[in-house]
Amino acid sequence: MSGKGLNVAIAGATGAVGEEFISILQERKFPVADIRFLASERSEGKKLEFSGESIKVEVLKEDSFEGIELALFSAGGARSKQFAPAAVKSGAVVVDNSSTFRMEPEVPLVVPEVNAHAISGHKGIIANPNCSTIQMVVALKPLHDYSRIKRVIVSTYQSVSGTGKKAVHELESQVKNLMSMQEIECSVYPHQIAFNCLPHIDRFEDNGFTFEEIKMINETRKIMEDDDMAVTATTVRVPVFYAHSESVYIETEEKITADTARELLLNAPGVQVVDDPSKNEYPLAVEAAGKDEVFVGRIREDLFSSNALNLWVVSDNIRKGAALNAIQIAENLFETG
Ligand code: 25A
Ligand code: L14
Repeated sequence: MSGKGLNVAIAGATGAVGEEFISILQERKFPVADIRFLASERSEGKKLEFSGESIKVEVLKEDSFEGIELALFSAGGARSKQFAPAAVKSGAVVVDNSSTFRMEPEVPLVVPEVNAHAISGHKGIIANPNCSTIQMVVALKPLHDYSRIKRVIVSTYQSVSGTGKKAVHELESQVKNLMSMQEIECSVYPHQIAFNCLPHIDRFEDNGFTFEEIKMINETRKIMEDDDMAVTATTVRVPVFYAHSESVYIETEEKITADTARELLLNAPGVQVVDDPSKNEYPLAVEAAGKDEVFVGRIREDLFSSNALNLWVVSDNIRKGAALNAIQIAENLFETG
């Protein structure tokens, strides 16, 4: 790291995640010497604020990374594939938000609370996991360390912001139009998302799972470093703007009582327990939005299997699920945290 900070580039700076990169770098006082904002021609010349300075957005190109030490990517998978190698060639370390490199064996897939040790093995690219996976493994790691998790069954309730700004606008305008008896347009999602639930996130695979489900399955096993963990997922889009919710069922080798689980989670990094049914207290998407923590509640023992627990896990998908986790990786990497 150079004297007063790092030279940073953000690819996809004008997107939902890109904008969050910009605010979190400032909030956490990440040591930035120089910053470059990159996006498509659509945003060229647009000005964005950083630490009181107004900075012009440039078009993302192969030669955008000269002198850059840290490149944060969230401009879609195709752009990562095309431009991340160029950034690495220029000497930058890339923290990539897309799914492009996540399962490549030589690419670390990192959630700092779970496997920060994997960061040091990087060869230029570090992958930021899928948003739904990140919040789940933050909640599961302390339980897994206490007694190995053999099986995970998860159903997700995912907000539209994960798909980007256009999806946020689509939900907004569908709600407005439906409330005033007007026609709606479905362009981002194949069906109406307002007042609806779509059991479909990302493309369908030949085996009947969606790619979002496959990512949760594969990435959980890679991050938890346990090839024997059986995971299944059903991922569902719900008409929520920010924060994903998850119903998680786990089976462990030894019994973990609900009280022990609560105790383990109370002491876990990045977790906040919200679990007081007598006061109607449980994690909620609208309360998790804009926050950093993974919120866990509804912690209860299964009624039939003796070594099984049910949990409700909620977190802001754009923060811990994307921008915050990527910046925590960078903080670990450059020891700036
Ligand atoms: O399918 P893909 O390509 O893999 O990506 C799908 C979408 O998922 C989001 C991101 O949405 C992306 O478009 N995304 C990606 N990774 C994510 C993650 N880990 C993720 N969401 C959550 N978690 P987004 O709209 O929020 O951000 C897009 C950013 O990428 C820049 N970009 C797009 N194409 C580019 C490019 N940069 C360089 N070269 C390219 N070819 C994009 O910049 C934005 O920063 P922009 O200048 O294109 O967008 C400026 C504004 O225009 C809106 N917009 C986007 N696409 C269109 C559009 N407007 C009209 N038509 C479009 N086709 C954006 O919403 C933004 O406000
Ligand atoms: O990071 O919610 O792989 O539509 C791709 C799908 C991010 C969320 C990823 C969504 C996801 C996105």
